[in-house]
Amino acid sequence: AIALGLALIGGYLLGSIPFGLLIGWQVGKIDLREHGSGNIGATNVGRTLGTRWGLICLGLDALKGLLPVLLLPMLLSGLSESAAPHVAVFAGVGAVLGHMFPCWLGFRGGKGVATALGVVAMLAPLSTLLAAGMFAATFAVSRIVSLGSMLAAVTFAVAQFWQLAPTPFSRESWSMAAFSVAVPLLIIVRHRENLKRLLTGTEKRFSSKPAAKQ
Ligand code: NKO
Repeated sequence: AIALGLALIGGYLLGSIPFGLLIGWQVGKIDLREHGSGNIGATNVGRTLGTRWGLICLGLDALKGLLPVLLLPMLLSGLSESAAPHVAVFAGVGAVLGHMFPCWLGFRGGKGVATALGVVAMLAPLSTLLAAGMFAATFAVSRIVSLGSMLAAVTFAVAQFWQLAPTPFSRESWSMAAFSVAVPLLIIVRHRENLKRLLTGTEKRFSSKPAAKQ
């Protein structure tokens, strides 16, 4: 239990670094929460400061999901034999929660897509590939990032349960199964404003022209 708690906290601390907000402050001298969608994620960085900075934010936000999943199992290995298969998953959940609910920003953070991408690339590469394919296809057709993100999240969950069947909640895989429901669900809930805009036909398509370059 101690290993899992430390993994969760370690992941949270890394995940809570708000790279989007920091890029906005540094590069554009703006508060990203007052521009575009108001989100601190890579999409809103790209929308506001240009695609290049959006991609840099995507890389950094993915890295803060990837690193705890990679490093914390090494650091915490040996603490508990029975917890070992779950340490990486708890580190990944921590990182996603840190991005979504950073204590430094009054627990108001981002939508968790890029951070989850870094996490699942390590934890479940095949499902990640399928989810990324769904994102790419959706974005190619619609140019709407939020729609691609939500469909990718659903695709990830389906792909996971297809692979974990017939015993998703076994002793070895219960944490991965719980992750595969909870994280996509959280991502979709964090997109509720986007969902409303999609349903009313007012969601913005992504344009490579920055909206508020200084
Ligand atoms: O500003 O509200 P907005 O329009 O910015 O932003 C909506 C957007 C928020 O997310 C981001 C990060 C964008 C990352 C895009 C690349 C995603 C590529 C692959 C997705 C695979 C995700 C797997 C999730 C597994 C649970 O949506």
